[in-house]
Amino acid sequence: MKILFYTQGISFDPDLQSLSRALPEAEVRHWERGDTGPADFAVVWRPPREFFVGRDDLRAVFNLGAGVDAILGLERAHPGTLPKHTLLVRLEDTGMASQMAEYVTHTVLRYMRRFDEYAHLQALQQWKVLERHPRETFTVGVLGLGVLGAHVAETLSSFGLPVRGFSRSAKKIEGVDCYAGANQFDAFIDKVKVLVNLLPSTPDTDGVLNARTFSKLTRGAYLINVARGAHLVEGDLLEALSSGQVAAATLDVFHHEPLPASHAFWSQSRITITPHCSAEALPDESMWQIAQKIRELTRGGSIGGIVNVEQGY
Ligand code: OXD
Repeated sequence: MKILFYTQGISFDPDLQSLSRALPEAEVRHWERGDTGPADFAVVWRPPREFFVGRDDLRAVFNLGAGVDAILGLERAHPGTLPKHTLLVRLEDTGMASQMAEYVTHTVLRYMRRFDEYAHLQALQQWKVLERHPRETFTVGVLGLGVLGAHVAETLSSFGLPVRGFSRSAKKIEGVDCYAGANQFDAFIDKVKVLVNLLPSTPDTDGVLNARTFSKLTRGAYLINVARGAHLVEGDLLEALSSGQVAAATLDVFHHEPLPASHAFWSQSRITITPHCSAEALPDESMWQIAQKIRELTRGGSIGGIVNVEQGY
């Protein structure tokens, strides 16, 4: 069995070795431009279009992340890039769900307990107790209830916060008020205090964090974007911050990464920036998961994490 390995912009050697260890029967090789030799499977992060040319032999392409927008973006721009019978498979959890829950919970509690404002008061050497945000109205809305979103919503609800979740198809999560489909979006968003975005990036969801959405939140709301930069209309956020409709935002993802040095977000004291690090797939777990799925497919079995290319996630 032959496996191609390609990861753009990140070091691949340890991962490649860990895949070889998890699947000793396979021959794993790093793909380089011009490599058209036979392959049964591919393990990739942001491959170029050329990677797929003449690759009808691939049974499955494993994406080294939860978001498959880069590959589906290629497919949308150049239909037929993905070979017709090749499965596209995303990573499921592999350590990301608990990291995402840590990141989002930390941020929600930081806002609820007003830690940023206390840090500001400390800088002014002011001893002052601020009014508490009432927990009952500190409603958190989680956009996107996939593996990561569902875990985040459940974790937040264990803190006794009112939690709503929104997804395209109906979901049931204990302790979470679930809304589904475009016609329930306004009910979902109404008077939300903290909006957490964990949606997949597709032509339907890009730009969803916009002026209209912000206007439906409680005044002085908070935004946490840990999905993709394409979801956010940046100018609308800057306006919502200056009008006070949005009090603060924490952003882990951006239209252009790394965020350019000249970008307006850097100088906004009410925007917290992190460098796309909210949740990283753990290499050994990822390779082990992919190895199990390759074995299952080779046995003729079925696997989870298969992307619906039409739906875009
Ligand atoms: C992912 C990511 O898609 O890290 O997994 O953004």
